[in-house]
Amino acid sequence: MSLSRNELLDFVRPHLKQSRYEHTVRVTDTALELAERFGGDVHKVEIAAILHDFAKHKPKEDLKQWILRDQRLSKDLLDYHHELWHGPVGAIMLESELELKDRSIQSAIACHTSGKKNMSTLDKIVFLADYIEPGRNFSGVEEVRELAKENLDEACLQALINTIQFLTNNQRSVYPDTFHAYNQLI
Ligand code: DGI
Ligand code: FE
Ligand code: FE
Repeated sequence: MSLSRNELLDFVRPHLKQSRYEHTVRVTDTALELAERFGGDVHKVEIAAILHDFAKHKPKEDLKQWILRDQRLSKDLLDYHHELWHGPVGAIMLESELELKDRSIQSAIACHTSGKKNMSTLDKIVFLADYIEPGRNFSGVEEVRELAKENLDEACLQALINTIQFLTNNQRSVYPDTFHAYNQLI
């Protein structure tokens, strides 16, 4: 698989609603800025960012079947909110849809919502770009944007803290990988 930015954008576009496509473009531009600042592989960052929400609009039932059938996907996902499924399943779906084989890109797509232990620079850049892209207005996002000008780990940590607080304030479950990411960075 060797596709240009525009070819990749044309590939994902039919899978996304207009607003989600626009989010994807903003995540990609944000991720490329972070890659310049923190030294990520620019081409891999671009591919992972463009593809990160590929499975966002797939029916919940389809995502569930993929989780049940692919041994690499943790069955634990099914005990948590379905919002967490599109990353891990998308990373696997893209093997057949796009011949995506690069494990480091698949990892960044898979963990973009939850984070995980031992995130690579590529994982962190996609995770953070998804959180701080200019269209986001989460409470506390401005502080994370400031941290992202200086320190990738501190910015990811603050994004994780904000998300954990948001979820617990709303009495929602927290996927263990989110705590694993937090515990490692703290
Ligand atoms: O797909 P996007 O909308 O661009 O963003 P995303 O993939 O980061 O999904 C964000 C949603 O996932 C957000 O509303 C919070 C929700 N979520 C549900 N459970 C968890 C979770 N996020 C994390 N990090 N951990 C969870 O356990
Ligand atoms: Fe997402
Ligand atoms: Fe996203």
